[in-house]
Amino acid sequence: MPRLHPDTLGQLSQAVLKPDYARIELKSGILHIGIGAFMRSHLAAINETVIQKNRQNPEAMDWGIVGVSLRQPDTRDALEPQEGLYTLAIRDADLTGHPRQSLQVIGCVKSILVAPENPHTVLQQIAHSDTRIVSLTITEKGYCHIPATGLLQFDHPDILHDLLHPESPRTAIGFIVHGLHLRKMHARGPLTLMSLDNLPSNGHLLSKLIIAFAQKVEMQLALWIQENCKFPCSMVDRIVPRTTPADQQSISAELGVADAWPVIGEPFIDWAIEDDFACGRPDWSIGGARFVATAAAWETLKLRMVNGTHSCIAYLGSVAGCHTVDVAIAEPALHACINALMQHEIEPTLPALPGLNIADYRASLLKRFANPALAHRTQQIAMDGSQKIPQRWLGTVTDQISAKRDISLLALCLASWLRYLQGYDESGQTYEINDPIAKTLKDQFNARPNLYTDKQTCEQRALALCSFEPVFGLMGKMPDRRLVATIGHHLYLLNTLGVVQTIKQLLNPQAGWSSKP
Ligand code: CS2
Repeated sequence: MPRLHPDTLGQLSQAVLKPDYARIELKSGILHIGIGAFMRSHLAAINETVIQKNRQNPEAMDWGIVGVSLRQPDTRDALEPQEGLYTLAIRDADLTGHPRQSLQVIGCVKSILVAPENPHTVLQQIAHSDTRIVSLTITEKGYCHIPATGLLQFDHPDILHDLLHPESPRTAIGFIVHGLHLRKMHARGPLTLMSLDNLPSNGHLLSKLIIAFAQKVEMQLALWIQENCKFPCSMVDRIVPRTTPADQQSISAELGVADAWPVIGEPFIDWAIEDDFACGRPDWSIGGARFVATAAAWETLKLRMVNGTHSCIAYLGSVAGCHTVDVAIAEPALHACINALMQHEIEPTLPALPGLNIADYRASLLKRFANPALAHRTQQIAMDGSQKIPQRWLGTVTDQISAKRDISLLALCLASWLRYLQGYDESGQTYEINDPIAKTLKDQFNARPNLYTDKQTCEQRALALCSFEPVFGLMGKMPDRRLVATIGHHLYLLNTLGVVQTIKQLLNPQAGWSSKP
C-alpha cells in the first residue's frame, strides 16, 4: 500500500477531507511541545479548519505548527515520511448504534523535532522570529511541579539537570526558559506561552514555574519574561483514546494509503481560551474555539465534571474488570453513580456560567462517555493518579465539606483509587500502577495479596491516604474526620461486596450509611 504523502493525497476518496491550501507557504508561527495524540486531535484540528477556511487571507499561512517530542522519536519517525500529514478519525455511533467514522487528513503540522536528538534546534526555534506562540500538552507530570502546592520541584533530577545544562535541557520548563534567554539576547521580541493541559489556571501555573526557573538562571531574564510574555489560561476538551495497531490498520484500509500514526477523537470539541496574546494569534473561533476574558470558571467546570468523573469511572471500571469507558458506563449501577456524583456532589460547587444548562451538560457528558466507537481504555485514564487527583476531586471535596454537604460519592472516588492501588481487579487479574510516584504508592497502599476486609484496617488506609501530602498537601495536615470515615467505610464495601453492590448500597437511601454532617 502506498504511504500517506502530499503526492498520494489525490488518491484519497472524495469523502476524506484533505488540506487544499499551499502547505509550502505555511510559516512556523506555533511551536508545540508534546506533540501527542491529544494535540493532534485538538489544537491541530482547530488550527487546520482556520487555515482551510481562511486561506485567502495571507496571514492565515503564518500559523503552521512545528511539533516537539521531548522524549521519543516515534511520532517524528511515523510522520516524517508523510511530510507531517496524518489522519484524524472522528468516531461515534449511528442511530442504530453501529460505530462509524469520518476521516480528515490534517496538513498544518510542518515538521517534528525530537528534543534529545537536537536540543539546539528546539532552542533556536523558540527564539526564532517566526515563532509567536509556544504551546504545550506535556501532561500534568511534565510541569515538574508539586501538584498539591503548584511549586516547581527544584530537587527534580531533570530540573537540576536543566539548570546546569542550558544547551541541552530535558524538560519543557528548561527548554522554554533557555530558549527565551536566546530570544531576549537576539531581541526577537515577545512570545505567548500557552498551556493546553488539564490543570487549573494552567497559564498562571506555567508562568509561575517559568519565572521561578528563570530567576535561578538570571534575574534580568525573569523580569524580561514578565514584561514580554503572555500566558493565557485555557480549558481544552475532547476525548482522545490512544491509537491501537488495529485502528492504524483499519484507518489505512479506509484511506487506501498507509498512515503510520493516525489519531482518533470524538465529535465533541471545546476550547475556551483567554484572549491574551503577546504578538498575534490565529482566529481559532473559526474552528470552534471560544475566546474568553477569563477561563477559570470553564476550567473548574471541565476539570470537575469531565475529568473528575472520568477518573472515577477509570478506577471503579478497572477494578470491576471493565476495560473501556463505554463498557463501564453501560453498567446501570455505574451510570447511576456517575450521574448522582455530578448532580449532587459536583454541580453544587460549580461557579455560575451564564448560558450553560448544567442538566444538558451532564446528559451530554454521559452520552460522550457511552460512545462505543472510542474504546477508551480505563487504564489509560487511570494512569498518573497522583498528578490528576488534586485538581479533579479535592477542590470539590473541600467545597462540599465547607458547605456541610454530602461527600459520599466523592469519598467513593477516593476509595476507588485506594482500591485500584491494590493492584488487581475483582477477578484477581493484576495490572501495573503507572504513576511518577508509583513506587511510593505501592509501598504505602499496595495490599496484594491481603484484602482489606476489616473495617478498622480500611479506616487506617483511608487516614493514610488523606494524610498523604504529595496529593493532599495542606489538607493532609488535618484530615477531615468525616471524609476519612466515609472513605474507610466505602473501601470496606468495595473490598467485601465489589464495585456494583457497593454502588447499589450507597445509592439506596435505606442502606443506613450517611456521609452527611
Ligand atoms: C482523561 C482526559 O486521560 C485522562 O485523564 O480524563 O484525557 C480526558 O479524556 C480529556 O481531558 C477530555 O477532554
